Amino acid sequence: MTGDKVESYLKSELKKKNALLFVLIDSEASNIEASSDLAKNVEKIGASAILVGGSSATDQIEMAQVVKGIKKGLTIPIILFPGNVTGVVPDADAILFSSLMNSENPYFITQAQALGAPSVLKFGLEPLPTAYLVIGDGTSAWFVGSARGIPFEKPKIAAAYSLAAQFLGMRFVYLEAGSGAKSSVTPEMVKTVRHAFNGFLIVGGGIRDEKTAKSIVDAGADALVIGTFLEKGGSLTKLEEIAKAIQSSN
Ligand code: 1GP
Repeated sequence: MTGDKVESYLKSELKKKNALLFVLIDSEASNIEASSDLAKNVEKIGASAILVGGSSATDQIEMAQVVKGIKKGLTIPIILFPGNVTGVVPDADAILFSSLMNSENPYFITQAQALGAPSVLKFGLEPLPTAYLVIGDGTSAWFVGSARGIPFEKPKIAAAYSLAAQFLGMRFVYLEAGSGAKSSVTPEMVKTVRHAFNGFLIVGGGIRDEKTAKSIVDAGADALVIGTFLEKGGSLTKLEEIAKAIQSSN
């Protein structure tokens, strides 16, 4: 895919479905063969994209191999989800070109982006301009990204950041509770952000059941990211139920 193909694809998918499911594959948590099988299986059950990366995936060579491996025979796009410049690898379709807006370290707001941008261009990755907001604390994304986590019970702060992201020209907001988070972002926060932000709203971290997934989508999320549930052996049948629940219209 080239140009703005992935962004257009996501928008057209969204017109057909109520909300989209993205599955996160941590290149350090499973081998190439297992990742490839998983990607094909989640495509079959209705996932709209595969994300590869995360804040704890730092081995660039391994990540490049995983992306190359899962690409074969896959129709849905592979979107990189980098935790650092090491998350920029060839052969993917797009990248969540993210600024961790509530980091205390400018490296994660603009510097890593400057260091990674030439490779994004060189590899022909479609950059999806994303405000990455870490909610709560104690997770890897929070720690590694030196985030000043937005408290779960302060939806207006998340909305203010999202509005700022929109004014800065970002077309995606990712509300991140952190991989394996005990609790996901609240529907109330999603709703408040949805009122403020016009673009594509991604929510992830700690989502592992249909009821939670549905409540976040009903509050206005456009896509949900699920990773740990499958890594910890969650069944594809249950994931399919989650996919169906969020994709069917209200
Ligand atoms: C983490 O939002 C993603 O960056 C997915 O979270 O691993 O908890 O599903 P989980």
